[in-house]
Order: sequence, then C-alpha cells, then structure tokens
Amino acid sequence: MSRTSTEERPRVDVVGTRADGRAALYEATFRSLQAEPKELPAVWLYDERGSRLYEEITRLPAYYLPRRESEVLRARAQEIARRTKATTLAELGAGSANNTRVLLDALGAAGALERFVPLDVSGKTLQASAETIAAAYPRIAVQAIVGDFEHDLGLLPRGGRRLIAFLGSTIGNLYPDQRARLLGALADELSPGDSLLIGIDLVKDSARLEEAYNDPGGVTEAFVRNALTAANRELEATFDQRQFAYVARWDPANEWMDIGFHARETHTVSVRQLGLELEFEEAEPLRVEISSKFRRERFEREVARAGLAVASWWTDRAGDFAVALVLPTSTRSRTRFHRPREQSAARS
Ligand code: AVI
Repeated sequence: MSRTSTEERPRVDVVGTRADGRAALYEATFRSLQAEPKELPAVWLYDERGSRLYEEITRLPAYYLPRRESEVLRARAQEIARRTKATTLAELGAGSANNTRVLLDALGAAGALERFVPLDVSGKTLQASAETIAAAYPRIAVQAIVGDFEHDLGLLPRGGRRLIAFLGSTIGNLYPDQRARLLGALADELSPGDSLLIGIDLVKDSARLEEAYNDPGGVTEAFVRNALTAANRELEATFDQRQFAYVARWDPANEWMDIGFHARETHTVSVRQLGLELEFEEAEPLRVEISSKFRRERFEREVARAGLAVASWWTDRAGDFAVALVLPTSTRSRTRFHRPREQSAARS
C-alpha cells in the first residue's frame, strides 16, 4: 500500500533532550576519574560512532549474546504476548532495537499493542531506529525518548498494560548498587498489569567470556577506545591512545568482565573541562565498563530485594543467556521500607 495522506505516515515523536543529563554526567566523570581504580563512565562509549561500533559487535561471531537472546525471544514471544497482553512496549537502552522486533511481531499479532516507546541516550541512533520501526509497524505509535534509563524512567508514558524490556544484558553494565537503584525505581514505576522483561548473560567458561570481548578484528577494542576519543573531544581531555593498552579480562571474584585499559607508562592526562590533572602509574588500570554475568539465584535475590518477582526464567538451549519475565509483587517489600527488626518482632 502506498502512503499518500499525512495520517498514514508513521507516527514518530521524540522527547527529551538530556540537557540536564550532561551536568550529571560531568559530575559522575569527575568523581570516577579520581576513584580507585580510575574509571571513565561507560556512557562515554555511546556517541554516534560508538553506537555504530556496538552494532558491529552484535554481529561478531564470538559475541554470542544477541543471538542467544534472540533464540529465547523467538521461542517465547507468543507466550510473553499472551501473558502480558501489553498495550505499550517500552525498551530501555533500545539502540537499534533489533531483538525487539520479535516482541513487536508477537504483541502485534496478539492484537492489543498500541505503542512502542524506545529510550536511549544516543539521539541519532534512536531517531533512525524509531523511524525504521514506525515504517515497519504502521499500526502502532512510536514515542522515542532520548534519555538515560537511570534518570529518565519518569518520562515513560503511563496507562494501559506496559511491558518494559531491558534487553541485551545491559543490566550487567551496572554495578550492584546501581542495579538495586534501577530495579527499585522500576518497582516504583510498575503498576499492576505492567511487567518487565530482562535479558541476562549467564556466568560461563572464562575463556569464552574473554573471547567475546577480545575479538581478533579489534572491533570491541575500537568501541572501547572510542570512549577516550569522545572524552578528548567533549571534555578537552588529553588521553593519548598510544599510552593505553586495551584489556578485557574476567574477574572471578566479582563475576564480571573488567573492560578498559592499562597505562603503558607513567604519564599525566589533563581533563580541562573538569579541571583535572590525572597521574597514571605504569600498568595502572583505567576502567571503562564492567559487564556482569549472572546466576539465577543471585538475580532472583536482587529482584526480590526490589519488591519484584521473577515469574518466568527462560534460557537458550546451550544455557548461555536468560530472559526473565519480572512482575511487581502485590505487597511491595522493598528493603528500604522494612521496619527495623525489633519493631516487627514486637508486633508479632
Ligand atoms: C551493551 N552491553 C550489554 C555490552 C556488554 O556486553 O556488556 C557492551 C559491550 N562492551 C563490549 N562489548 C559489548
């Protein structure tokens, strides 16, 4: 069918500008560059070039995550549609929303879906993917939000039955305290009838994990190095790529991939916009991201602490990756709202 009238054109709205977000990012960068170990927050990875490189990573043979997640979603999408009856599908950190299409197809076929709400920090990537989705699914409205899921959940539209998807194991890029805050904020955001769908990479053989983040063509290294380039450009920093060796290694104690650099020699980096002069010792690490891998029990505990419950846990055939359907519990028992022990004991 050819489109002729304005009404038939795909409906794409983009809201949110992240103007205030820059101040928060600068503040976080100022703090983490002086932490131990020094760290450049992972948000610096996702400028336009970084988002493109990440897309390339998702197609690398060793980077199994998107394919395993897609396998689970394809097997379970109809069940997810039947169970959630979602009228809105929101996606946090949507990027190009590749794996979301399986959900859009199933929810669309179930007949209730009215709206897709992708949220992402990268405005250009978001605009492009929102337009592609709107053209492919002309019956649903697409309301894109340029924002950061740690601060902008309040921008998600309310009403109907909402399925909030957080795919790709992006949750693993958050530290445990950040995950607790995000899960808590999601628990506050969810109304009865809403649900969450979370993609989670699982703990596995360390050699396979390290291969996934050390591809022979160097795409992952280029992606991580791009964070230094972005900081040099925007913060007038002097990170010299030649002074930093890329390192991505498994940390068994924390069960996360530790991703970033080691300084090749003692040197100083200035970050003019933040008024910082950073001294690097030879071999000193500069972390850019962590990528946590999960076990079911730990994930369920974290979710329960936020007052949510894992209603279903599905994995691919190889057991590499899980997708969890998470629901609000009828009695929110968030730890921070618990009465002190003595008091509850006194009441019983
Ligand atoms: C976005 N996130 C889930 C990716 C990951 O695997 O932690 C980011 C990434 N970093 C290097 N490769 C991919």
